[in-house]
Amino acid sequence: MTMQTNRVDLTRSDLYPTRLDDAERRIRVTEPAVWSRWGVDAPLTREQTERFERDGFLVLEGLFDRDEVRTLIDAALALREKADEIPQDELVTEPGLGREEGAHAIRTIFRLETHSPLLRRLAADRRLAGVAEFLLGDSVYVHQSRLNYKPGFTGKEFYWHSDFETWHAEDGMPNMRALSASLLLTDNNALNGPLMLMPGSHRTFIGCRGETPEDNYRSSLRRQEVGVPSHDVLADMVADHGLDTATGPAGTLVLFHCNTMHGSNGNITPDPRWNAFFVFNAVSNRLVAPYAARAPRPDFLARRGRPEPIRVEQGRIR
Ligand code: 6CS
Ligand code: FE
Repeated sequence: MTMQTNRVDLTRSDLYPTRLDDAERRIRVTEPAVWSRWGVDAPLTREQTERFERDGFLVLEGLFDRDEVRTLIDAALALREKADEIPQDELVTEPGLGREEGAHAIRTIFRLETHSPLLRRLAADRRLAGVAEFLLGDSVYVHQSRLNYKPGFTGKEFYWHSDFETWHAEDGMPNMRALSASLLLTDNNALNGPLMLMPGSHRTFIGCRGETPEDNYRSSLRRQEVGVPSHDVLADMVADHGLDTATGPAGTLVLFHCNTMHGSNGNITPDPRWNAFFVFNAVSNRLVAPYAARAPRPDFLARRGRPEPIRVEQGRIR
């Protein structure tokens, strides 16, 4: 094994070495994507459960009705309107734009639970947290949450990455017992920069080249440069897995495994592409020291300390 200058503890076992200084590494993932056994009382059908295990993502249309979506859009609008009250750090503007340029400059707002009771309620909803508990086979907590407002005309792309690669390297997430739930708040179609995924890519971890710079998150949230595979590796992965998009009308829920390779194109259409995004982690997979960064990222990106399990809520969002 190569010496890692940015490793915190060289003796600690690490299933997924990354931010390497020699070459990229492909590691076969042996952990399951679905940690529960399916039964008739499961919140997903057997076919949906098998699809998540096989593809590393699942698109569920029609789980949220029109009134619920309207209520959530209002919450997202209200949040963006009070953006100037949110600490500078906890908000990302589009590359080249500052928040003084108005609403269309805002790309991401983090820590939804603390800014909006309605979005906190959404995180706990059985259609999100309940499904996450089932798939992860454990109680869950929110590792990270954010609203992505990919504005019309100016919304920029997100380059290919595995979320887990960053959460492992920079946040100290030990295992792949986490997933993202993204609720589409506007229609996402082929044109406005929808999520693109490589089906089945969650079964391979790509250890990436390049040391983690200090305070990497300050630039990586705008444009991720470290922790992304090379063009050669990405081309091989597309040859192996193909590409798919996660599209659907507002109210569609997209679930994806923490290691599924994904990205999205920019949005030059007039139609914004909004989604409310929650990362659920199993309480048994709590964070330790980062595996490949000097210091952990701030709390708004990665909840640290003893996880507080979510109490799942039934019923509609009102
Ligand atoms: O930093 C994060 O947690 C997320 N954002 C980016 C740009 N990459 C990794 C992960 O998806
Ligand atoms: Fe991502």
